[in-house]
Amino acid sequence: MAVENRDPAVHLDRGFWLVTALLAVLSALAVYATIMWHPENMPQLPEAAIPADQVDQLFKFLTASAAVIFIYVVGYLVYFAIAFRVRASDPPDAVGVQIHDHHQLELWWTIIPTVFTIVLAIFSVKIWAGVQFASPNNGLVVEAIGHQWFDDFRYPGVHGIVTDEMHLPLGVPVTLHVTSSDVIHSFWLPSMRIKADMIPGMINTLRFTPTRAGTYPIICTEFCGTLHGTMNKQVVVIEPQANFDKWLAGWKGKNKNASDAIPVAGTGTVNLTGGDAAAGQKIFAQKCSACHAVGPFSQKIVGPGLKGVLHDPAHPKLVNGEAANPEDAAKILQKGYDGDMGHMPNASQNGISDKDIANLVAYLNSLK
Ligand code: HEC
Ligand SMILES: [Cu+2]
Repeated sequence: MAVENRDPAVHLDRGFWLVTALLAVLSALAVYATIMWHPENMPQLPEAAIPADQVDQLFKFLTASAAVIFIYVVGYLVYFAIAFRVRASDPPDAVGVQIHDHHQLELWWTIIPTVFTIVLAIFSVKIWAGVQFASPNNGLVVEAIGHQWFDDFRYPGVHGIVTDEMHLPLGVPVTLHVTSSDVIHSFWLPSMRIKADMIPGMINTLRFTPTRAGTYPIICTEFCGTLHGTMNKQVVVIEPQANFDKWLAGWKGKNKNASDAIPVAGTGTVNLTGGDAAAGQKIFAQKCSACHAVGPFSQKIVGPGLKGVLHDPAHPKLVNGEAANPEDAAKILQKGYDGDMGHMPNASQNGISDKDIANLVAYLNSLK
């Protein structure tokens, strides 16, 4: 059957313009609702830093635009499906109107998305450039290092690693470098609208200025292993500056003799004297119980059950073939072990210190 090339304007009848007007009203309502919506009033989402406000504006702009596009696309889809349905009078092989080389139509569907995309690009690149390149004077430089499954921080003038929550002074521009010691993590400060991937061997930089005192969550948003869901710290925004200086001085003192070298897991021998089984039990509940039951060897979660691990005549050896004694168990905790059962993380991955190891071994030794 020959394809007719009719002028499509013929089909844009009164019904079409009515629907267009109705969709315009719905769009106006959607834009109004978006303008009246304040994400910063939602719990957990205060605008606690520059550029949180700009990010929210961008997000609202995107939401409003997407709502209008959605309303028109779906609205016309439904209208056309009804208006141009097959009629009983149509021949069984009827084909709809075929439109080619309609220059006016092509012009509009090129111009509108192009202008929209350019506006969106300018809007977002401006915010992104501020986060990437702003060079604050008298700013604070902090480093965050992701591990399975916790974040550590480094501060200027403090040796070694700060294992506390992240502390920042109110109103001081921060340059934050993030990286990872093992797998890819992602550092997200929802209340500050700040986020970057933490990638081993690469440093990503974020710049922002805390504008609201308080304590806000830091969340890992890149699935990074079994305990990804527990990988969250907090950022504490302190005022006045003197209180921040006091906190920093505390860590300078505490880490006076700490090494600045990135700690390499499994070096040195752990001193097991003075291990406290009660303290070890607490650490076990936090850091080990996701993978280990306190039950017989066969009661496997990810790793074997650890009840009687050092006193089980049926298992005189540890999984790595060493004798089941406190010293060799400490080595597994320190260096980790990859065997038939899977991956036992090392001390840095488990986030445990030498003292924690001594306490944990005392606890394991007390399980008979
Ligand atoms: C991500 C899961 C995971 C976590 C967390 C974990 N382990 Fe393990 N662990 C394992 C696996 C898997 C093995 C067995 C490795 C193999 O043999 O393949 C193991 C083995 C061990 C062994 C040797 C057991 C034996 O019978 O020889 C000890 C002891 C141990 N873990 C203690 C701990 C302690 C203490 C913690 C907390 C600091 C801990 N593990 C945290 C997975 C884990
Ligand atoms: Cu993570």
